[in-house]
Amino acid sequence: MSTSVIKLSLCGPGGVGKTSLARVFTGGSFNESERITVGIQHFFKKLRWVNGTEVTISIWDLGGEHRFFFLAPAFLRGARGVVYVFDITREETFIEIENWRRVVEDTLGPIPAVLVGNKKDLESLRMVPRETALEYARAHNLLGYFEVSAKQLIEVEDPFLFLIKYILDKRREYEQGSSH
Ligand code: G3D
Ligand code: MG
Repeated sequence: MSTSVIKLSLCGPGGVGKTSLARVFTGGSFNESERITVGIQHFFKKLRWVNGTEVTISIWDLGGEHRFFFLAPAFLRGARGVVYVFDITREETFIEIENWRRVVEDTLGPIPAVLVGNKKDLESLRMVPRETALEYARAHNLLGYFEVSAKQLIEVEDPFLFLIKYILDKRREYEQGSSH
């Protein structure tokens, strides 16, 4: 079976843990002094499903500084799915997701996406209630809301695997549909 590449774009403000999540998901370890992302960074992971399907996931990560925003169209082009990330301890990062969502939908139209609240290890500093984020995800047809911690390695894989499985299932349905 051929190996295909699925591009996912990580969207969200700076400092929420996008690079840390990409690094942990693709098999690296959490890096306490993660350097600020300059421009676009790529992470790769090969996945093998029980049914034998092999896919390479290519995760695109964009520097959060506004001076990199001009790269957004290239960053998004060709993405099969989007992971929106905010920091549960900083409400402004949650609010900023809406700007990202608009840019994504203007560029790509409706696209499979999940919402991730990172830094779950900092529960005592939480500013965004779980219910608020869940409601936002529902209201905007996101596929799900996940709370994770890149630092404590809590459920980091869940949003990625959920999104990838959804994309592969849709593709299979499409391929089966078009072969009749
Ligand atoms: P970004 O790529 O979204 O800009 P980074 O975010 O991955 O560079 O992470 C930004 C800061 O948040 C880093 O700390 C990083 O260590 C920290 N961080 C990332 N994920 C978590 C997490 O799950 N829990 C906690 N407590 N911190 C996290 P510094 O100090 O280098 O700015
Ligand atoms: Mg980064």
